Amino acid sequence: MTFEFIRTEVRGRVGWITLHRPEALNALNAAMVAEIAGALAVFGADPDIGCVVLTGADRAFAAGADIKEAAERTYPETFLEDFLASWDVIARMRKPVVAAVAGYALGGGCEVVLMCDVVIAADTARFGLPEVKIGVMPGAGGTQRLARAIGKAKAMDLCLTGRMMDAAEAERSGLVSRVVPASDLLAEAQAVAEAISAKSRINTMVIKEAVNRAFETSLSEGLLFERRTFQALFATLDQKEGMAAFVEKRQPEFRGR
Ligand code: CO8
Repeated sequence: MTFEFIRTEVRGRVGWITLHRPEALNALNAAMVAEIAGALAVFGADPDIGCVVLTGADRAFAAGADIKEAAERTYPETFLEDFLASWDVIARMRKPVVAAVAGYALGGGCEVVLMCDVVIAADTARFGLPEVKIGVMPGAGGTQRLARAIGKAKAMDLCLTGRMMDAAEAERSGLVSRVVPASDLLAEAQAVAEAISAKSRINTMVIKEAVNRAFETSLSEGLLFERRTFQALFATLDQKEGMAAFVEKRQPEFRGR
């Protein structure tokens, strides 16, 4: 895969996507989002990939959507193109996605993080939705996913003031899964992604669907979805293998089916 604004790599069973637009702190222009979508489609279709890591650079994961690209847009254009709707492809990725975040994750960059499943933050990470400072508002899920992730009071604080929160506050708030020293970020992300990839692929994909269901539905509907998908896993070879391996005191050999 050859791209202009991202780099991709396969490490074991993990597909890596590294945002690479250093001159603009990885600001997300339309071409970069399309490239991310393309790489996710390839990794999503590859049976040897169990998990994806999405990362940026030391200074910035991504400092937002590209303000310069958007500055002259008009309302009719944004509406007719359904501007930002294409970003949903990241949230629709069916395999687990680990975000490895160092430096700024602002605006659209923070919204991309909110679309990921596990968030590993370097102690240098800074999160925020500063759109209010430039006369707009979060437009790629920020008001909705941030409120669900960290609650109304914190989400209002961030969206209305545009302030940044550091990695420790982000972890306390529930936006971040783990914080590690910056020097350990990529190794930690790979380790987490490898741990996920070592599991049954069908199982991790179903678990992702079930957890995400919690944000879409009532508790009783979510519990029913969970129970039915749990029951369905008994139709997989990997359930037989996983439980047999436990009983036989050996490591399971999952086949993803
Ligand atoms: N878009 C375009 N270019 C950017 C962006 C961005 N979001 N962020 C940084 N850059 C560019 C700068 O313009 C600068 O370029 P140049 O050297 O050509 O002037 C370069 O990256 C380096 O940035 P700074 O010189 O500003 O670096 P600092 O270390 O001084 O500051 C900050 C870093 C604090 C991150 C600062 O760059 C900043 O505040 N950036 C903007 C953050 C922001 O507001 N993000 C939200 C954007 S809106 C959004 O994401 C979603 C809403 C949808 C709106 C429509 C957009 C498509």
